[in-house]
Amino acid sequence: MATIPTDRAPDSTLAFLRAGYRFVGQRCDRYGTDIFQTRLLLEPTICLRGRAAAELFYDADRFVREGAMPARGQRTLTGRGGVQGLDGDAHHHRKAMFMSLMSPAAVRRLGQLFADEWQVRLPAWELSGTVTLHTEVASILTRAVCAWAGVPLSGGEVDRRTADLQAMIDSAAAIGPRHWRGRLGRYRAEYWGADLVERVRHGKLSPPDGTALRVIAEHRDGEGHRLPRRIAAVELLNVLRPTVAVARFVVFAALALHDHPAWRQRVRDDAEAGQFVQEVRRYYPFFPVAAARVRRDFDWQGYHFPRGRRVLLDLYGTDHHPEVWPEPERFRPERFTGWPGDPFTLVPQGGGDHVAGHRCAGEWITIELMKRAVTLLTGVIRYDVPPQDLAVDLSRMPALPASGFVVTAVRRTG
Ligand code: HEM
Ligand code: MYR
Repeated sequence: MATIPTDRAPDSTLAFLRAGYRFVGQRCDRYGTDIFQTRLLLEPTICLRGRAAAELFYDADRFVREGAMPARGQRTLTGRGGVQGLDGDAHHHRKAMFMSLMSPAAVRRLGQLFADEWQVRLPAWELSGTVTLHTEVASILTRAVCAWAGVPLSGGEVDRRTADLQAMIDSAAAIGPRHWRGRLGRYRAEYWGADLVERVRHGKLSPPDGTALRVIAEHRDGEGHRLPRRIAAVELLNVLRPTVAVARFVVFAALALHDHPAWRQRVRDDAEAGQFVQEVRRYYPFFPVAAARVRRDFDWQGYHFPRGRRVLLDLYGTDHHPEVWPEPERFRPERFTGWPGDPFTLVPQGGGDHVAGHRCAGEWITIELMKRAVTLLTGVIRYDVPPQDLAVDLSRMPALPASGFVVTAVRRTG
């Protein structure tokens, strides 16, 4: 049995937080492998990247998710008791609830609500002269996803809810004040969500059939029990929060259009717009790694994986693996021309199967919203991009251009 190359530092948690998206890749390059072991959060942890690794990682016979997500991430990003930490039948049953929200018609409906809300904000953008795209798109997404999910939201509530959802995202890998802002955001948002669920269950609120709030409030587990309201709130937030996180991909799309202006024309073609969106999802840093634990001892490619060992799959590193993606550091949407699709190579939102595994439930929503945003940015409005700090710091998780992408002189086309 070969020994997994091992990082000798007693603990690499701070190195991981400092290196960010390049942590796993740098060490793989150093050892000349796609696997190494290190200590993170004082625990031995196997890190993997690449296509074969992704295929292994998404084999549910080999890995479980219970206890995989570090507690800090649960207190901020995901919450406790939600779908991300379930295994086996409990996972399948809960995941089916999420996937039932993702019919093509429902995905289009959210896309339309997003475009409509964006149009509503345009007069204010035209008047104000200067708009920070990340902030504005996040609040548009909050309005759109709440309307879509059957969640009532007063005008005065938008900023608070958006800020809380954003804080959960921004704090996922943070320590210090940023972590605490995320915890507070989650605390407030779970309270709000639990109250909404209670109101639906008591008939005081009647969201339309098939909306996320109604489906989650009325969901029954395999034994016919309703979800405890705190867990129902966690699952409602598992719809609202990541939809608001799509604002980050919208900003990256705007950055790509700015850096590669020829694509402003090219995305008018639907197929090319599709390739552009895939390349934005591949190229820009977002969700760095996914975590699991070894279900029972096994060997793989001559390496031993002991039961219970935490394993991280480098999503960013797989999306940038030179054996999978020639010239990975070039933004080149053409690479997706005629791409047959492969569940284990393009993994910004996880790999494998949406229904059977832990792959992101919201991938189709994400793609729809990004396409709508690209159409709005290129076909509906024009704007100037003034000098600003557009640098994307790969040691900052989650990443974003430093300025949040400021645009000026917004006007409608035509
Ligand atoms: C899971 C990324 C948007 C709902 C995940 C995972 C990743 C991810 C990496 C974990 C995969 C794994 O554990 O193996 C993203 C990114 C998004 C996004 C970068 C862009 C903003 C969305 C949206 C929704 C959503 C829009 C819903 C409306 C979920 C849910 C899970 C999940 C429910 C848990 C799936 C499971 O454990 O079975 N996402 N996501 N995500 N995502 Fe997303
Ligand atoms: C979501 O809200 O679920 C999707 C987008 C959130 C991405 C935040 C990524 C930050 C770093 C997470 C570290 C995870 C360690 C296992």
